[in-house]
Amino acid sequence: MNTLRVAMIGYGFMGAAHSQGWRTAPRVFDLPAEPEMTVIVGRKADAVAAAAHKWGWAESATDWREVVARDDIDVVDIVTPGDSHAEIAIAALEAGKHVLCEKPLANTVAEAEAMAEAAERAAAKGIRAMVGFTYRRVPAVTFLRNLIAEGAVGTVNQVRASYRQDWLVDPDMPLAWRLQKEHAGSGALGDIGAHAIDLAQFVTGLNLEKVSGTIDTIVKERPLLDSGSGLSGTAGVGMGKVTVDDIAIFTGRFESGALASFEASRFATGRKNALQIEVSGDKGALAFDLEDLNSVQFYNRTAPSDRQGFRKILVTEAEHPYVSGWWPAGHMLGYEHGFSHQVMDLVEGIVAGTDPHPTFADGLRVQRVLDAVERSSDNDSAWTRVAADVPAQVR
Ligand code: SOE
Repeated sequence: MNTLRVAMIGYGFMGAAHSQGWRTAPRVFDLPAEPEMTVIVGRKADAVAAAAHKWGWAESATDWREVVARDDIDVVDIVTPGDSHAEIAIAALEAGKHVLCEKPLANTVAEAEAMAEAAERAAAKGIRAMVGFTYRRVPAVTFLRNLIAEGAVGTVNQVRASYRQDWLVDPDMPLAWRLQKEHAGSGALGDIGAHAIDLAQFVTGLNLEKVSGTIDTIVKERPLLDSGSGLSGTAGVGMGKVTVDDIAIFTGRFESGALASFEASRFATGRKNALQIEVSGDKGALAFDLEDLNSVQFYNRTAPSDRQGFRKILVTEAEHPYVSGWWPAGHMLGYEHGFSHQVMDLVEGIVAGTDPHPTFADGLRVQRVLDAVERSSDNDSAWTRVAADVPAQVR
């Protein structure tokens, strides 16, 4: 059994979630290679050493460049804020390391294009690159996609996707990195709107061609955390300007002509982590709600009219995607299981020599939609084209 020695760069919320995946996947699934949690990297030596101990990494370090260059590292997992994704991912790919990079791929289209080009060059040398749109790997989401692909709803006419949270309704919430454009690139739009966009394109297999939207910032100033990075420290050192959106609402038109409506909000009072999608077709409809993540709702319009209705399908059978590695029917999975599925698919892709989805090209497609929404909002919500993928050789 060969091994894949992993370096994780970053140790915030996604650091904890990805560590869960690296720890658990090899203990649940029969992987074709054994991931080893070799080193975790962060700027604060004491804090990252504590994270290494708590999450099961063999070593901790503070210099990502040094770690990416090590001969005893095969995979680099990037879970830092978006402003460092491009630099770290391109350096890792050019050093011959496989890369898993958290979403959104980057903070700008230009960065995402450079990352996608680096991934194309690396792929020619057998190096894999993947983006962490983990909700694709909730069994019910993959199952919903499979049902649509086999025609269960017929021709897709309409999609409704939303991701709503409420952690910023309190104006005293401090100015964390997610609220600063230079670190996060955008606010709700790129942080959670990216998930809704990727989900809509993943489950339908359709790409958005143009969008019309509005983004807005509700609370314009928040308490600074400290005079340093704003990433951690004690509050009470003055106020700072929020430089990203709090709410993004937009319409999209897919290449097929189907229409979509999207919401991404951190001000949806009472909604804690409400990712929802509904796909409506001429033969039926399918819906998924992260707050009920072990099921899909299916409406079959081809059934006899006296028994049509949305019915709940519990996605916990062994034949459902990913489920066979876990428990018998009816024993539910949770938010964290998708991170183990992500590790499994990445390890299998690396060993098989195939690019696991979503690729950096998929991540670039989402980045182009994010950019188009921002341009639309700057232009009185006018319909704005999502730049088509320009083949690398003609860029
Ligand atoms: C935002 O708070 C956030 O952590 C996102 O960054 C994640 O991508 C999402 O899965 C949960 O909410």
